Amino acid sequence: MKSGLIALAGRPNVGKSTIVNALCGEKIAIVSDKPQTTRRRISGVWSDGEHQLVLVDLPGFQRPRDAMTERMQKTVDASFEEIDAIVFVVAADEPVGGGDEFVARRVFATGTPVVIVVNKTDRARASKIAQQIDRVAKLGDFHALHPVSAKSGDGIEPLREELVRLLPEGPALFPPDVVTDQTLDERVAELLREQALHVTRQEIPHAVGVQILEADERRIRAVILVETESQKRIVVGAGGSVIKEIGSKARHEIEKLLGRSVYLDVRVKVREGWRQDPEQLRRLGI
Ligand SMILES: Nc1nc2c(ncn2[C@@H]2O[C@H](COP(=O)(O)OP(=O)(O)OP(=O)(O)O)[C@@H](O)[C@H]2O)c(=O)[nH]1
Ligand SMILES: [Mg+2]
Repeated sequence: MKSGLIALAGRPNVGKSTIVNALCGEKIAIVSDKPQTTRRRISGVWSDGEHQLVLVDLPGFQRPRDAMTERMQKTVDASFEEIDAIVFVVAADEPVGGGDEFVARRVFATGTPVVIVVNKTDRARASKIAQQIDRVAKLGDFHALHPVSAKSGDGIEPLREELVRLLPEGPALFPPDVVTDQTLDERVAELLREQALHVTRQEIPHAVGVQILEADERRIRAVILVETESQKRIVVGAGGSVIKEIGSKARHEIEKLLGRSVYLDVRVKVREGWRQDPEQLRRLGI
């Protein structure tokens, strides 16, 4: 048996979570075009009986701005301690900049093999991708470089084979039927937050936290936390239209995950400064 931990590193929004989902063949981590989508360390597990990849999805590298982003960066740093390889993700359709160089300095300093992934190849022409590969190849002494499109699945299989080859000998870290380290409640909360991110814009995505209050076979009671009354008005919407849309889209995703129909009861609550409150952050697993 070969098994190991592989961490995903990169700027926010480059597609780390989408890559984890593509490698696992299942939706493990939520995805959105808003920054800070991933707030905590989440593992996706892929096994084939002889090999087990534990893909550690992490928040994007960013300068901490409040207690929440500070904790997110601490999680990223701590996660580089005991891993077997790093997947360093760069977007094919954006210039390589200071943000990528900052991540590069950190990942190449770990001494673990670094596999560079140039993601979103579906968004760039072949000549642009070739240029990008030349540029990212200068970022450090990498083990391998893979252009992929996590969205279409292009290049995912060769990437998985590459990562499997990097695994050390060792017993499986998770039972063969386990796909993630998250509890069902945590996954449900994330699916609800994902829809809150999709449906709202500007400062709202940053301010949203989701807590599951109660969940049984048929009914899930959840609360969406925001920081101000005006954010609450936006998330609720005129006549409750926005919260209704978030709820019904999330219910659809949650039913897919659970394989049964559920009644989803979502309220919006103002909890001033929750992103600065260590107790509240701990409750949300951040
Ligand atoms: N066209 C295209 N879009 C992609 C691809 N991979 C990811 N995306 C999109 O890029 C956006 C960001 O994807 P995520 O997987 O959430 O990015 P992330 O790096 O995990 O972001 P954070 O968690 O915020 O750090 C989403 O809108 C994805 O749908 C890809 O291969 N092609
Ligand atoms: Mg993510």
